Amino acid sequence: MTTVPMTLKDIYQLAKSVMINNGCDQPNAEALADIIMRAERDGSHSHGLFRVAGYVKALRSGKVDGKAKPEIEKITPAIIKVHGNGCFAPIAQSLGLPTLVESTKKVGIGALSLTGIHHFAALWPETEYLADNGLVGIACTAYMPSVAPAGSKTALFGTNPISFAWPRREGTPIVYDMATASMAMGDVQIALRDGQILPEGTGLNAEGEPSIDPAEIIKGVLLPFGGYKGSAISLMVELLAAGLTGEQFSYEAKENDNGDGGPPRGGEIIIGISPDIIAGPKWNEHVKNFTDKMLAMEGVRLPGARRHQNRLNTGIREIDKNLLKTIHELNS
Ligand code: NDP
Ligand code: PYC
Repeated sequence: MTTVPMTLKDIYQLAKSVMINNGCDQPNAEALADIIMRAERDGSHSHGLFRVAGYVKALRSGKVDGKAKPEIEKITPAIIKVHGNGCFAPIAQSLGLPTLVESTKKVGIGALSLTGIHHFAALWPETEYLADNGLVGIACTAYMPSVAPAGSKTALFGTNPISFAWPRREGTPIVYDMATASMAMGDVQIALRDGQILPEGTGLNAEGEPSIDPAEIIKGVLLPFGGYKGSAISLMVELLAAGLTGEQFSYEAKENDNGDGGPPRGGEIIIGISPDIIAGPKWNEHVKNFTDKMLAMEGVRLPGARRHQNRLNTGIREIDKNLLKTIHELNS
């Protein structure tokens, strides 16, 4: 793979410029560029610049409104709704998250329901925001069908990510963020681009036979991670992201999508929980004893540690040359 060196500032500026040139206003472009830059900074490569073409497709087809103004509504002291009004998710999240933090700190638990949004990014930025404010965070969103529920060979679930973050007073938060599929579709697409094969158990081809070929799996289906257990978690994600928000399940998102290749309309649920209120002030010491024990075990690290380590490097990022060429072509 041939790469081109870029600074984080240049990545942000390029992403912002592409969004402005494709119909976004300043606030929408900046919210999206920030998420894209942070993904590249932390090494979340399948959800940074790689997603720009999809964002642009959704703007050019008119599916997403690059000038959308999300609206916030407080339903109860603990329940907040943000109506995205057809925006990409980041601007809706940045409107709702500060109120979620405020409510959760008062009530002990809170939920932010985002509707009318188009989510195409990683979820750790939203849960990490909660952890950075001393709260536990959980976030889920659905997508379009590409994963067969356990027992089936037909896609019904999206790759349905779930992210969880736990605050730590003495360091970076514990954060996991993962597709409930054996692999995120973005990583399958990158494997195809880079000529790699995939691990056994990743998916099935169009005939429903096991396959390790990314091209075949894209035409067929992904499997949930961990068999019926991952399938149950993926089901939970559909229920939380669609059943609970009232937004579209993955299958409905596909039925109503215009097929432009960009993210469909959907929902996201973000839950905040206060350990100060529930466990009391000694929770951090208690949890630290546990994580110290865990980290003393050979071969163990905490989820999120790789990204936080990457983040310490504020220097150059190497970006795939062909990807960059595509993005520059879209920037006019
Ligand atoms: P990965 O399998 O790469 O990682 C999942 C989690 O496991 C990460 O939090 C990672 O932490 C952690 N982890 C990995 N290795 C270890 C280890 N050895 N010990 C402890 N923890 C570990 O994620 P996926 O490929 O499943 O998902 C990639 C991204 O795709 C996610 O950000 C997800 O939000 C996004 N996605 C978005 C969708 C959407 O609809 N918007 C749909 C599907 C996926 P670390 O980062 O520190 O390595
Ligand atoms: O990588 O599976 C994925 C994905 C779907 C939507 C955004 N990312």
